[in-house]
Amino acid sequence: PKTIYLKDYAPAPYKASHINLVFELFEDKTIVRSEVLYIKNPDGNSSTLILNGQDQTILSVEIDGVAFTGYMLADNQITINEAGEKFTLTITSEIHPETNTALEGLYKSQGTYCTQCEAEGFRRITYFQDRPDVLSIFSVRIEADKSKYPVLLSNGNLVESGELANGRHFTAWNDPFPKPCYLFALVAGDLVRIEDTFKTMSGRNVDLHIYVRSGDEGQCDHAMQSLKKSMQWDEEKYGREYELDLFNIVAVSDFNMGAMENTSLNIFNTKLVLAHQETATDTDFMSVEGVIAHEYFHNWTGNRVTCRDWFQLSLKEGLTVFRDHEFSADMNSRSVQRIDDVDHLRRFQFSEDASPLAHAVQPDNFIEISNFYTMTVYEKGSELIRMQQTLLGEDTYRKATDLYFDRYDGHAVTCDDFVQCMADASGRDMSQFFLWYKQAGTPSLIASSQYDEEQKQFTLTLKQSQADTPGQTNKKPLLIPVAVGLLNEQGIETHPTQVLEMTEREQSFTFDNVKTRPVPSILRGFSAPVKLTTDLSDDNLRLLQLSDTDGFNKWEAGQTIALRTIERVMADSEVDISQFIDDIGIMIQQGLNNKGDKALLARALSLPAIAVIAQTQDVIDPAAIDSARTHILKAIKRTHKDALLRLYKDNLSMGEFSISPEAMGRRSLKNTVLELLTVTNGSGCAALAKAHYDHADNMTDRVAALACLSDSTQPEREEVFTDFYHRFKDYQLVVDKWFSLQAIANRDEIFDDFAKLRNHAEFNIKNPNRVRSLYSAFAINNPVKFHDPSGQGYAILRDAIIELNAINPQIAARQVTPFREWKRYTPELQAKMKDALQAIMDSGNLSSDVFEVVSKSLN
Ligand code: BAL
Ligand code: ZN
Repeated sequence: PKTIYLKDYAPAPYKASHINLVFELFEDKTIVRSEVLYIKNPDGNSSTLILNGQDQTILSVEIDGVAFTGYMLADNQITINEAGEKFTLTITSEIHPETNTALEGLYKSQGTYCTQCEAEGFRRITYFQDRPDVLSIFSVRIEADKSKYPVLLSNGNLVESGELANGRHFTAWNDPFPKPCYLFALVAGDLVRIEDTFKTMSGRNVDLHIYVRSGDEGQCDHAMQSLKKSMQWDEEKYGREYELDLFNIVAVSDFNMGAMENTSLNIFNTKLVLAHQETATDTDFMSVEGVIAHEYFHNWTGNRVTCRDWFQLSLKEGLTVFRDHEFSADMNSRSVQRIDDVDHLRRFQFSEDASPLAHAVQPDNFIEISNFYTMTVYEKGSELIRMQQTLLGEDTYRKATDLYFDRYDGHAVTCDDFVQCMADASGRDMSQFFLWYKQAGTPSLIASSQYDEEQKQFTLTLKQSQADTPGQTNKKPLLIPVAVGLLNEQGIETHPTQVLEMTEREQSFTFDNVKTRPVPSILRGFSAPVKLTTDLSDDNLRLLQLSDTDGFNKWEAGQTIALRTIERVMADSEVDISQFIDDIGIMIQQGLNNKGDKALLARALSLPAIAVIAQTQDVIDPAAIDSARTHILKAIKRTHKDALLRLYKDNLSMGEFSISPEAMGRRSLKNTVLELLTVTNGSGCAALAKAHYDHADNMTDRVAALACLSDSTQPEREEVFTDFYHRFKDYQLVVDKWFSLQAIANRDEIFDDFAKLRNHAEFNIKNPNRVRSLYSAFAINNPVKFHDPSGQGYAILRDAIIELNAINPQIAARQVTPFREWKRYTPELQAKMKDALQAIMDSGNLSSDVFEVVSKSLN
């Protein structure tokens, strides 16, 4: 496979201002005719037209209406040398969506045709310059059997529809805004729709349609409400109005990603559309809201202003993730949102940074772009936008985004262009900041403090460093915004948040008028994506945990104490942890007194996950982490059982179901307490969890009960899992949960159970959601059994990757993720993980997707 470099970027040799596409859909084939007007690009430096195409049979090629044979066809490319200044090229080809299991290009999902063209799927539909800097106006005609496919959709406006011979019909669509081909979409199926409208800020009415399979229409209301809220929010926060008269969302069951922002025809994984209290958890409701917003926000950040090349992916993804995080923070609880987002970043992005697959937010090379839809490009990319907003302030940031949209609407641009708008709007030099885009790896920040009683001065000294990553050494110091406030010994804030701008490797900042030795609250709101180490004592952290005005740092202080306690237990299992257990008792008491936010209390009562703890370890031993963690959880239960039971009962009755932040907070607290109460997995625990399940009126509580029973060997486990399956077997997304909740069982039977699940009639390796529900749940959320010293866990994943490689390369490559950090594990585990990676490498016929991640992981 070939490596592609950012430095080799050259403008497209030809412009393709218009493309006319005709699709004739038949059960055993699809005929695609594309007619494109090519005009030599004055900015280009070649007159060789290169068209990408894959998995299709060419039926005819014409130039200006005359048959043409003067092209070369090799390596999935048509090459036409000295192609001329201006001409119309018409290519007719045959493709096979009905057998397409890669789920890229045009494919069929449970009888519905749909497309996924980002990043390079359009080349599986027709021969074209499949690159995001070629913008075209699309006209599309779709013909299909009317009874099987009554709904025929594409981007833009419906301009014509009608009947054809033999029970067939057609629709014709025109999208007036030029777009790159990765935003092209087509849907043909037997779908029902729910409808609503939105009045835009200039008073235009937009029709909103959500298409689903018949029977699912009762689960679309939350998605529709989320869409309307997103449209409103983007007008208010960014001044962005939707420009077309129609906005369609289609939900399909087989989808590699979560969703796709095709212009005016977003295609979604059902998992991120369907939500009802009976079938979706609070987490699902939040994900639907966040992803509906994300895809909608792409209309401006991605579609109207798009990427010049795929190295700029974070231009649209980092920015759009930041926008959806802020939207969710505004719709729900800002502190909870920030805590959950940072927790996610630490679990998955920090681990990417610590692996051989570490890469910059703007990478400089790739083999397969699909492998770069990563936590770094998305989540770290979002943190980079957040830091720019922090540095500029909200008002100037808004001026800068206005400038960005004004300057680049209808253009394909780079991350550099975006940051230049920040510089131009603020008058700041952002060149040092841009290093965040170029240097890979999580920076570490060490903070130490000094108090001068005589001068009443407090000095905070910060040191930054960024470890070497593949291909990058001797990194330069970054511009790091460090938000800091000071509290006095009574826990009163004496110095409100100020943003210190760190530019050197080591730098000191002095605070004046500090009357007594303060406790600094550092990196408030997680103002930069770094690993922070401080010289704060446990007592200092306890004070912050109790009194900090910053919700994030309040939680963070408790998590730091918890981490320190876990490490002490790992070093000496007999160590005295009574202080920590007493502190938990104080928090439980606060809950009993109904003090504070319940969602925050739930998070404060949760110990860091094994994956988060792993990121703080030099050598990762999941079983040792788990045993220290469980030791502490059992001590909490032993000491506080009665109080926990009271807290559980206090929060049991909910009244009418709601997804308000308060109601979700209450469920979150109740279910966190249930988890603490059932940690010993005895008969009482099983009875309590079963009662919880039996009384549940919503999926959040049911899933909580199943999670608490997952590790159990008590008879209630079987009873509850069986009931759950029969009750929900017609709901694919709930059956996914049934697979996952068994795959995460940390119990000896797991390997036998796993084999049964793999052979279950409902398991389907071609469905990405089902693959994730079994394999990703096991490999990511069952760290102890995945890393079983026998190597059985690794063998399970290895075999799945080899099997998936031939079916769906993108999904296969994703499954490699749990192996990538193999060098950080104990020597015994390392050897077995490496063997598994090598076996995949040696299995032959690897797709470029799997080859890239496995070969880089082994390096
Ligand atoms: N553009 C791929 C799916 C998403 O990030 O929205
Ligand atoms: Zn996106």
